[in-house]
Amino acid sequence: MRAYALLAIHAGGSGHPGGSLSVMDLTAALFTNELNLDSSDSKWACRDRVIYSGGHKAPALYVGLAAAGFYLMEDVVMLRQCGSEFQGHPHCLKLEGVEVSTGSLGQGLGIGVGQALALRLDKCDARVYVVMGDGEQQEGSVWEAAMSASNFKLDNLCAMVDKNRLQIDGWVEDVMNIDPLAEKYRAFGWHTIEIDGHDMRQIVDAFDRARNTRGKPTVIIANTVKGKGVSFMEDQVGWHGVATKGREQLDQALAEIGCPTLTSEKVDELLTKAAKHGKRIAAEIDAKHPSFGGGYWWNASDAMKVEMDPTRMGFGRALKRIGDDERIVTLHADISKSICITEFESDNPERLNRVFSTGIAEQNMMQVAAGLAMAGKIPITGTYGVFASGRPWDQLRTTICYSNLNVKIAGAHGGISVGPDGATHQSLEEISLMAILPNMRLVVPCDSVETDKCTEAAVLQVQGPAYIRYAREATPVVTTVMTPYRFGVANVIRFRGEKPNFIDAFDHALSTDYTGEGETLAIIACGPMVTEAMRAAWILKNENGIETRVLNVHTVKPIDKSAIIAAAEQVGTIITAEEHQVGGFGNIVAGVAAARTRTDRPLRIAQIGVQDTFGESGQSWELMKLFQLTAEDIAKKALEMLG
Ligand SMILES: Cc1ncc(C[n+]2csc(CCOP(=O)(O)OP(=O)(O)O)c2C)c(N)n1
Ligand SMILES: [Mg+2]
Repeated sequence: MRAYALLAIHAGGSGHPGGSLSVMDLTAALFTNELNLDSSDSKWACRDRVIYSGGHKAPALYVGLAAAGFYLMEDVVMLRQCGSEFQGHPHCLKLEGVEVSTGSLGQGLGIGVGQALALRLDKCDARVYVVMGDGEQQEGSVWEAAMSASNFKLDNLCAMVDKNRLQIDGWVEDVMNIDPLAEKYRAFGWHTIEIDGHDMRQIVDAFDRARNTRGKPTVIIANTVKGKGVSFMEDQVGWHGVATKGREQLDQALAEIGCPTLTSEKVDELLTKAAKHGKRIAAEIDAKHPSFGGGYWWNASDAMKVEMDPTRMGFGRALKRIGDDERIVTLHADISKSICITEFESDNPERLNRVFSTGIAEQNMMQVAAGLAMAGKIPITGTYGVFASGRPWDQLRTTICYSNLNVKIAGAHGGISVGPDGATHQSLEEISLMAILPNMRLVVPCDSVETDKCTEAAVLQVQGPAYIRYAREATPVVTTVMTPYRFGVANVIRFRGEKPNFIDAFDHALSTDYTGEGETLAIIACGPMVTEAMRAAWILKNENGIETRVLNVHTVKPIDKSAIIAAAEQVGTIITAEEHQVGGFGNIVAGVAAARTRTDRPLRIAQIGVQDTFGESGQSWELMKLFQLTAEDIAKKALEMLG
């Protein structure tokens, strides 16, 4: 099972080996011995329920279900491929046997409480098993669930903690200590069992004892080793969320695990199968993608040459530069290095006393930030956009925005382009969630250079809450330090004709300095969709002679109403473009445009965005095409509108 999980992660090019390996002995005991399941009827009413609350351990769950006969072990090699039922995080609507979709930590135990209550109501003696991580114990919702489970005397509920002592940012003990864990559960009214999570006899025995316990839920605290079974992964923080690199490294790992059915030929065969699937899907997506001759794709020719840089780098650069301001403090929620918030202290160890880790506890992070802001500090919080916006939304609303506290929120990994992690990690709603909040300011910069400027403005210029939305993958750099920038004022971008580099083919002006050039189309965009809008302007001019005004709305709130009204009055035909659920940005723009006073020109608005659906695992650019978010999709829409 360890070998097949690792192979799948290798084939998918990403995933979480550390936790998948540490939890594998528990997984094997569950699926081959403990759980009462029927693989021919995944919804059988009397089945035992199992929830992998840490959805990142999907590879373990997937091989577990395979071991229980739901499908072939080798099918799991399709992990994280676009269109695959083996999504980066488990999706119950895609894969039989998955009880509930997970990926946002801290939610499984509460769901298990609900399932256990339902089984009791239905007089069914099936049991509920919830697998959690040790870092995950930092989420407050775990303890709300723990309290309710003992309150309801749920002896049909068995929780497990895969206590591998590591989380993303380091040792659990250092990030946010959870010990003494057994004592905590006991104080919450639980029966606790502590075992060696790699000793099969102890695991099986613990399940027996849990089953025979009456009147209270049981938690099995399994002491494990992250990356268990592969010497170079064991106890290594760096193996939390990366795949093996190269065949040699994979072979070494597989050799150490020792799996007789996975011969070298079999490994070849399965890797080829996965690669073929990937190629077929990519070809299918390409076939549907409007190409305009194909030469307009990024770096497809000399003229389309751009530098690529992740926007998060700009966030990091700004923090490094402005970090001497003693009012600035940063807060980590176990996602710090990858979002570049650690740039604040990386070359400046003297700033470490202004860095606080709150662990995997986004709601508490916002509360702590609020307290710091009340004392005149400028707290900068950050995590993936999904966990920075939705999870602590009430804290943002009622504590931070209502009191207009000077808290900054970095929402990283915004948009579909997050890629293989899949829907749970693709933040597509936060423009709506943030823009609706009174007092909140929202910046959505187009590239890494602009992210730097927006960060500085949001931190030092804005007095009050501000949210910075940025992406994960490298995106085209289309602005420079010289490009005009003013917080709250959109930029007009005009295509001026082919130049040796993409970036030089455009002029940028503050909307307040721009009077109009009789354009036929306006594309109003934010974030990396601005760069797609620029490419669309190029395509439309080259192919159809259409002049386009691109409006880069880096400040979504307060939005530049004059620039939008000018586009509505002077141009009339508008396409909005967002890497977000369609309308989040587009409807704000449409609302402003509709308030125009000069109505001699008809107003037509179309919107590009994700069409009211969750995302999907896949490669970034593959997904941009699949969800019709590229320049070519914008250009196609423009031609439809303009007849
Ligand atoms: C609410 C939420 N916050 C943050 C994350 C990102 N994340 C994924 S795994 C992980 C670390 C989990 O650590 P632990 O529970 O100890 O799991 P393990 O060590 O077994 O991988 C984090 C922070 C998430 N998925 N959900
Ligand atoms: Mg852990």
